[in-house]
Amino acid sequence: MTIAPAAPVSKVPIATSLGEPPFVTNRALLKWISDIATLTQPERIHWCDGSQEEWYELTRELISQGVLIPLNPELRPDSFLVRSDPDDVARVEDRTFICSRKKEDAGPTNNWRNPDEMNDELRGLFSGSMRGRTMYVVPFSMGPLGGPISQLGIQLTDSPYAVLNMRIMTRMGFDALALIDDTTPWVPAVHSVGSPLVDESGNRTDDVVWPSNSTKYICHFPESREIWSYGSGYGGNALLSKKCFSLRIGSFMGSQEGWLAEHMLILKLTSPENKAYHVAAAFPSACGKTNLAMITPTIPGWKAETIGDDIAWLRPGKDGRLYAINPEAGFFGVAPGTGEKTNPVAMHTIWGNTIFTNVALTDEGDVWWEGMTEQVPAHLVDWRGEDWTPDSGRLAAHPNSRFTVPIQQCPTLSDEWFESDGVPLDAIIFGGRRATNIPLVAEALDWEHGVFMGATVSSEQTAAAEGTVGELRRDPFAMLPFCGYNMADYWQHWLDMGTKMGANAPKIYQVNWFRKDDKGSFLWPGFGENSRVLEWICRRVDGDAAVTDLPVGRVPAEGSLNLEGLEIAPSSMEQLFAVDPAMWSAECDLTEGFFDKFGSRLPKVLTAQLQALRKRLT
Ligand code: GTP
Ligand code: SPV
Ligand code: MN
Repeated sequence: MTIAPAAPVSKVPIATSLGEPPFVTNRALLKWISDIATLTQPERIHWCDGSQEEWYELTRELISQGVLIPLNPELRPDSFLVRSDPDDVARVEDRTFICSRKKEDAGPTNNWRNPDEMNDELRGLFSGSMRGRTMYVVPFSMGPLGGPISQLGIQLTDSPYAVLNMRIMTRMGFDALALIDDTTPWVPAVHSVGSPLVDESGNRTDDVVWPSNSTKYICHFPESREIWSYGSGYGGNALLSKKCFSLRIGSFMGSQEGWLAEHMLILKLTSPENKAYHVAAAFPSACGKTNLAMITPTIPGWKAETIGDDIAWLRPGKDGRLYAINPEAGFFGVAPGTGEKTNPVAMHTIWGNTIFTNVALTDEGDVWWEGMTEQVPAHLVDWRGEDWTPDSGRLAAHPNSRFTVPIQQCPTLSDEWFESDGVPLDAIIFGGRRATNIPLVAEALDWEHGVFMGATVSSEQTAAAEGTVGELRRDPFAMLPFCGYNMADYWQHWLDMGTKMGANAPKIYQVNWFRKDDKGSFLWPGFGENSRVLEWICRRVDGDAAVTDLPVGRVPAEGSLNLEGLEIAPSSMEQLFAVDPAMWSAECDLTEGFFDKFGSRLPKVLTAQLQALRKRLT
C-alpha cells in the first residue's frame, strides 16, 4: 500500500500523511513513524503488508530500475542477482556501536558510544537522509506469530532490497503488525542507506543501482532496545532483524529476562533406533553453521533435519530443560563453497525464489561461484559486472556473496521449525576454524568447563566482516561481534543459566573440522562425515560411548568414534586429537591475556577453569 504525496508545500516533496492501515491505532507506534518521517523526509511512505502481490510489485519496479537482474526462469525461477557497491560487501565491525549508559556495560570487546552523543550524531546523519525515496514500514515477527519465545519489531528503511530480504528472512507484514497493540513490546529499528535523491533546495539526482554511503554507523541502544543503522545496504548491516535485533539487542534482553540469544544453528538428529536428539552449535561467521544445519549424514541409518542455520533463542522450559527456537524464516547463506558435493541440501533449497547478492552470472542467465561446480565455466560476468574467464586471476564471486532463500524450501526442514515452544536441547557445540591445537571433538567435563570452552573459542577470521581474513582472533561463543553487552557479564549469565538448569542442562562439546597437517591440508574430510562426530555426541548424551580423558576434555576412546567406511590414516586421527603441552601452554597464556581485559567483571569460575586446565596440562 503506497500513499502518494499531496501537492508539495516546499521544494522538497515530502510525504504528508502516514497512510497507516486502519487497524493501526497504537499511538506510540504512529508517533515514532511520524517522528522518523519528519526527520528523514521521505517522499512516500509504504506500509509493507507482506503479500505476494507486494513482492511482485516491488520486484517489477526494481527490475525496471536495473537493481534486480532476473535470472533465467527455466534454470532459476523467480530469482534475482543483485550487485552491491564494491565498498559495501560485508558487516562493518569497526562501525558497530553499543550505546549503553555506562561504558563498562558494553565491555572491552564492543565499540562504545555515549547514547546521548550518538543520538545527536545520528539525528544529523538521518536528517533528510530519505529525501526523494520511499520509506518502507516493515513489521516483522522473530519466531512464530504470537509464540511464547517470539518477539516483534518494525524496521523503517529506504532500501527496497532490504524489504525483499526481510520478507524472506522474517515473518513480515500485517499479521505481525496486527500483534503490536498498546501493551506489546516491540523493537524499533531505523535504517537508511544514507543516499538522498533530492537535496535541501529540491534538486533531484539520479539513483544508482546500489545506493550507500562511505560513512557507516550500526548502532544499538540496549537499554531502550533501539537500533539505528546508516550508510550500508548489505546483510547484517541492513537486515536489522538479524544480528542487530536477534543477537545484539536479543542477548541483552535475554540477560534481563533469563534467556539466551545465540549465534547457533539448530539440528534434529534421529538415530537408527529412531531416537531423536536436538543439538545447537555456535561457530563464527562463515565457519560451517549452514553446512552442519543441512548435513547429509554419511553413516547409515542416521537422519538429520534442519531447524536453524544462524540464530537460536534458548529458554528454560517448564520441565527445566533448555528449549530452542530459530527466530528466522530464511537463510542468508554464504554462496562460495556451497556445491553438490559440500552441501547438496542447500543447492536444492535455492532452486528458485532466491535473491543472490554478489555472485557471478553465467552466459545462460544462471548464477555461479567458486566451489559450486567442479567444472569452471569458460565465461562469466563477475560480481562487479565485468567479463571473467578462468585465467582472469580474480574471484568470480565475492567471498562473502550470499543467497537469501525461504527456509520452507529446505528439503530437510524439520516440522519442529514451526513449533513455537521450541525443541529441547541435548547438546550444545562450540566450534571454530583452527589449524592447530583444538581436537576434532571434545566433551566438556561439566557445564562450567563447557562455558570455559565457549569463552575461549578462537577462529581464523573469514570474509563475513571487513578485516584481515585468516587472522586468528578470539571469538567467544562465536558472539564477539554480536554480544550486545559486556562479554564477561554474558559469561556469568551462561554460568547462572547452568546453575538454574542443573542436571537438566544440555551437555557441552567443542569441535574443529579445520585442523591441518604440516603441509597445510585439512586432516578431517568434514561436511557429511561430520555426522560421525554428531553420532558420538548423541551416544555420549545416552552415556554410551567410551572416552579418553585429555587435559582439554573428554575425547572418543580408541574405537569409540565410528570410522567405518571412511578412509583416513591412523596418523591423521592421531594428529586430530594431539595435545602439544607447549602449544597449549602458549594458548593458555593468550587466554589469560584475553581474560585480563575484563578486569573484575571476569567470573571467578573462568579464572579457576584456566588454572585447572594449566594443571591438567602439566
Ligand atoms: P554465517 O552465515 O556467516 O554466520 O556463516 P556459517 O557458519 O553459516 O557458514 P557456512 O556454513 O556457510 O560455511 C561457509 C564455509 O565453511 C564454506 O567455505 C564451506 O566450504 C566451509 N565448511 C563448512 N563445513 C566444512 C567442513 O566440514 N570442513 C571444511 N573444511 N570446510 C567446511
Ligand atoms: C554473519 O556474518 O555471521 C552472517 C551474515 O550470518 S550477516 O547477516 O551479514 O551478519
Ligand atoms: Mn551468522
